[in-house]
Amino acid sequence: MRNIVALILAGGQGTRLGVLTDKIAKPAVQFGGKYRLIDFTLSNCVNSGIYKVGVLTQYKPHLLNKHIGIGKPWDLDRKDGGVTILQPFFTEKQKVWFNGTADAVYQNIEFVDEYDPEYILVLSGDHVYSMDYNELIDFNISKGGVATVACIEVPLNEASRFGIMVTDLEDRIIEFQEKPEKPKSTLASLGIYVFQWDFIKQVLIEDARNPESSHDFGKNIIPKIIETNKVFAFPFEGYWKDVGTIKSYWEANLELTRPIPPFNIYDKNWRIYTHSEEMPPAYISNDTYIRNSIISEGCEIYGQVENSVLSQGVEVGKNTIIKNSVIMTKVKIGNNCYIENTIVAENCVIEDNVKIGVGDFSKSKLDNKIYNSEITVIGMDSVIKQNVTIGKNCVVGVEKTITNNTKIPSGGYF
Ligand code: ADQ
Ligand code: ADP
Repeated sequence: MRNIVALILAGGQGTRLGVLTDKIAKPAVQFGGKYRLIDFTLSNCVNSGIYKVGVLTQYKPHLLNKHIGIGKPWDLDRKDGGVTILQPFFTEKQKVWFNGTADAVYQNIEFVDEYDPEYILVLSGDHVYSMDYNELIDFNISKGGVATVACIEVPLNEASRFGIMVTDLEDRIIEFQEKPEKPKSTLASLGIYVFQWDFIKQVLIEDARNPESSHDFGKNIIPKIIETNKVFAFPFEGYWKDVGTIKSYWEANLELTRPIPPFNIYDKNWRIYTHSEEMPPAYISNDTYIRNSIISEGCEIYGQVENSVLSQGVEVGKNTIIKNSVIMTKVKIGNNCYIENTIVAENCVIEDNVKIGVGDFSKSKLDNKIYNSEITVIGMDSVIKQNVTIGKNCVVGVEKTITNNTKIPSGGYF
């Protein structure tokens, strides 16, 4: 077996997810009923037979640390290898945050060196996909590369959100630009890399000494190493998504409710593992109507649910209607509520007679880079009291209480 170490970058805030990442790091955000985003990458590692994994955290890591724990659900609670959570390095003088993704790896050279691997994988902790990393590594070996970057074709109008590359007939990367304003191609980096360890270690040491560098793989390292080394692009053919925005997060969740979803969480040959609380089976009462939805264990449903994803332990009261929504763990929803096109984050309480996601979107005043779709978002641990009405495209922050009878018009921020 090859000696591979996987490093999962899990330190980004994911600012474009707005209140969903106010209290927790993006890789800890729930997805698909019972998972958190990092589960997909951790599961890919163990399904690929890679059991030496470092998770690099920084922004609000508490819930993430708790979720990963000693790595048991992923079979990563091992004496030899297993999962190690790597926090930013503290010097005596100051607390130093990782200064970019390459710096995060640079600061953990000692950790990697202990395993003395031939290759390292550098992965993001917040992507939804299934990938056998052996295919990526085999590709790199067969091409004789020092590094390979996984890539997909993206629509031209989205290309400037990615690292964009130009390759030759042998798939060698001959140009690479991080998030270019005028993309030269539509071949996009997934931010998933394999590197020869001895090679990249020297590159990172040099880069750390360079005051001009922002120590980022996409901005600095990849554009530099392609100049004099053989770096290849591995065309990935499966489903891959960086659920970077509220809209894409909501859409990717709802896609899972299709009879044939684009991403299959039910694949027996590629299980997604997670750490979740032990809960009783879901209970569905007499007068319910449930269609096209994901209902997780511990739910108790007395109302209607359509085209929605309900995480564990969600309660839905009598005569309540939920449509096109994502409801996270332990949310309690009372009687006679109507919730549409909404994301409700963990542990919220919604009392009786509450309406969310209603009204006229064209009247929405929220003109914002983050909240710019019809989706309404309720942050973690908030309480919405009786008879409240919240319009479309509204935002309620974390740990807020909205008092009885309040009306928030479309586009409102609370
Ligand atoms: P972005 O996703 O914009 O682009 P970045 O913000 O650097 O790149 O985040 C990459 C990953 O690293 C994320 O999972 C993030 O959480 C994590 N991260 C960021 N800074 C970190 C730090 N200092 N310490 C630990 N973790 C950190 C990248 C590539 C593009 C590519 C896209 C694909 O740079 O070329 O197209 O990914 O999504
Ligand atoms: P987005 O995906 O919305 O662009 P990122 O997760 O990529 O957001 O975050 C952008 C950058 O800012 C990352 O390098 C991330 O680690 C860094 N960052 C996020 N939050 C903080 C913070 N509180 N302090 C310092 N750096 C942060």
